[in-house]
Amino acid sequence: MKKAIITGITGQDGSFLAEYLLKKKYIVHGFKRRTSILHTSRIDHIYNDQKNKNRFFLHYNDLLDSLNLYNLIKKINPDEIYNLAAQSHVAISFELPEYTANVDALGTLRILEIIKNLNRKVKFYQASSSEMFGSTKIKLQNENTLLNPQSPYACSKVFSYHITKVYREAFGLYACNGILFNHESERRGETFITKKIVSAAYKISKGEKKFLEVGNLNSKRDWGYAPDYIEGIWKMMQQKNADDYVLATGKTYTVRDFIERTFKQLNINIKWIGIGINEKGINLKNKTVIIKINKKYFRPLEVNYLRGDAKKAKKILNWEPKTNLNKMIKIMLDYEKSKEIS
Ligand code: NDP
Ligand code: GDR
Repeated sequence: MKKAIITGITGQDGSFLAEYLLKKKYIVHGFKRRTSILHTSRIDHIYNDQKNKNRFFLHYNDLLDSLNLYNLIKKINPDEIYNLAAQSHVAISFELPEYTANVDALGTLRILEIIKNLNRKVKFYQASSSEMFGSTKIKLQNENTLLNPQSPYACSKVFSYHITKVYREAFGLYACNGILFNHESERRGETFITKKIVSAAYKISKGEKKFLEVGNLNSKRDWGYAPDYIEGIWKMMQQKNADDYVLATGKTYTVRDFIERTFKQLNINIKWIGIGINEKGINLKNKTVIIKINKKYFRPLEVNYLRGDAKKAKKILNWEPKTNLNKMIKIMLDYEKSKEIS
């Protein structure tokens, strides 16, 4: 049985990856932070499943704590480490730049140093991001596109991306970067735009909320469905040689499109009036304002356009996304409905 460590086990991707690896008969060790209230809702069903009793273990860790990282990696002696832990919110990284860099940049270096010193056979996956492309004029971004980060988060991820390559090339580690474009799901954190829209739209449709407040309606993202991307991550770790791969859908939509599509699935059509921060979305049926703009949701610097080219992953990993945007929105809306029933 292969042993894997997942940092960031309590996050969206950590929870899906844990399920995926357990299905593949791995022993999974998840690293979670100590918090004052329980925050394991995404993995409780895995932990409580008796089937996983001897194959799923949780350990306290923070990527800031090198000694604890060293001790855990030494004790577990894994075959694979998936580094998913990060302060992953781009807007918040402007408020917490030093912390973000410490976790998202130096955290990666800490793990790589431990692998280098303990056991160079341990495979390493780094959760790199399309945010690294930042402000770009390239229509479809791939593994060769220039990196031009626009936030402390993206700068930190660029450091991790490069240091992963450096350790691969300098010390022969199997260390790879998955450059993942936005991927969402019913488990997405509440403050990311897709989850925020879906959850608010559902409440508005039920009369439980009056309006949704957002920032930039016009930025474009390449949104995929997280479970599809997990398979790509695992495949990157099963190759003969480590390499870097983009995972993306190749399609891009504005935040405005995402809002319209979500409300449409709830039989609400929107008419936009006004411009800039005075723009509003009106429910065509009852003429009430359901979308407002609030400048607090704008970022000091924005990434306006992202659209990925995952040809390399298709060719070498035989990976392709399976879920289109409307289907993903439906899954996310169905989850909101099911929450209400349960
Ligand atoms: P989440 O924000 O859902 O999860 C992040 C995880 O990291 C959580 O488990 C969080 O713990 C943990 N974490 C945060 N800070 C620390 C720390 N100091 N020490 C240890 N653990 C920490 O992110 P996703 O699951 O969406 O993303 C997974 C990774 O992939 C992240 O690195 C993200 O930056 C990257 N990524 C994500 C993309 C996406 O679209 N989802 C696209 C490209 C890259 P806690 O629950 O305690 O907060
Ligand atoms: P992103 O995701 O920054 O792309 O990072 P997010 O969902 O936060 O923003 C996407 C776009 O929507 C615009 N936006 C808003 N965003 C939020 N969060 N809240 C709002 O109210 C709002 N209004 C408009 C943003 O300005 C942006 O243009 C995600 C994270 O998962 C990263 O960790 C990951 O690396 C990248 O995706 C790829």
